[in-house]
Amino acid sequence: MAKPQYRFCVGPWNFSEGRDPYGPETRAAQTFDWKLEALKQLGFDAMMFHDDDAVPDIESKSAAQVLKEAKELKKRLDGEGLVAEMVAPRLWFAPQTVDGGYTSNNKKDRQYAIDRSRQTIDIARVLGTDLIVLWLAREGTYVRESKSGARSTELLVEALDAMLAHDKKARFCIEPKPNEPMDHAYVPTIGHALALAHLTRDPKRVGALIESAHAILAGLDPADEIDFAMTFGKLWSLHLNDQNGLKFDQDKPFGSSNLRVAFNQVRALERNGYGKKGEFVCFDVHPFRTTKETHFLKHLDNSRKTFLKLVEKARTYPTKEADALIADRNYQDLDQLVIEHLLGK
Ligand code: XLS
Ligand code: MG
Repeated sequence: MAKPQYRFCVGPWNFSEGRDPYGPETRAAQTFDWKLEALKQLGFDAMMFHDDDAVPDIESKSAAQVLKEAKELKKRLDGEGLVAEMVAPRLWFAPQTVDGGYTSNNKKDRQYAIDRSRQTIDIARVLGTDLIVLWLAREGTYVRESKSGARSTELLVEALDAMLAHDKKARFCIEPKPNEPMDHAYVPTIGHALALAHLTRDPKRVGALIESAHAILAGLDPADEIDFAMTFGKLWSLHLNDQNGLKFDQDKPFGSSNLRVAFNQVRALERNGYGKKGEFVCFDVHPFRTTKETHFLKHLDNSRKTFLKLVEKARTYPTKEADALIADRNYQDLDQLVIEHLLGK
């Protein structure tokens, strides 16, 4: 088995109940305690949170109450030997975020997004993590003429600057996704995320999170996104999953659709030493709608199994043979070498 370089993480939303736009839940909702216990049983190391995963009904609570509940959660996690990997503001649910969070055309609503993000940073501090994840879900448009791309870029920088000023230690991971729920999002790739980081008041504290499915939805190879971000030292978190081409966001188990693409992601992580600075491997996966309650945890366990098997494949890759084929420009046989290595003898 793989050396224990990797630590694993999952979010409470990854125990989803099967609702889709065409039908209701197919599994009963489980409590937070059940999820925490399941995560422990599975041997995962950390949980990732949206602000309202950490403090449910967050909008109905005072700032003091929110922090009190965050402290209770921290105690809970400590007691279970688990850590919080990150906290992310959920800026796509409230009526104030209908037209976007930081890029809304309404000034008051933009302020709501920034205030809620500042509160997320406070929660993260209490939970003992410096990592804030920004999935910029509604920062885009349905009708392109409704916003200016240039102005939206400025507004995103202003929002990041406000967050950077709120806490001198917090680090911000932008999680790009090219579309869904929006027609077009403003930060669709890692290149965009890192370019945006450079316009902020403290680029060193703005990095990226790659989700495999999001890169695939952008028509990109997630392994290249990993290599690119890691060349800049900017991959601070990771959502591994899979996606069968340009469809709705599928969040399939890691390696489910394209084992070779998954293999190349693992190779990129290995090549760049992901995890050595304490970064977690998170699986942002969901059970298939057909999954029975008795199989509720399979997508998590299976994703990790596949990941660890691919780590072995990366570590036993016939490098010498591959290098000789590369030197001879025999990519035909290189292709076959990879296929046979993945198939096993
Ligand atoms: C949705 C995103 C979301 C983030 C955290 O696709 O993956 O769950 O990871 O806000
Ligand atoms: Mg994600």
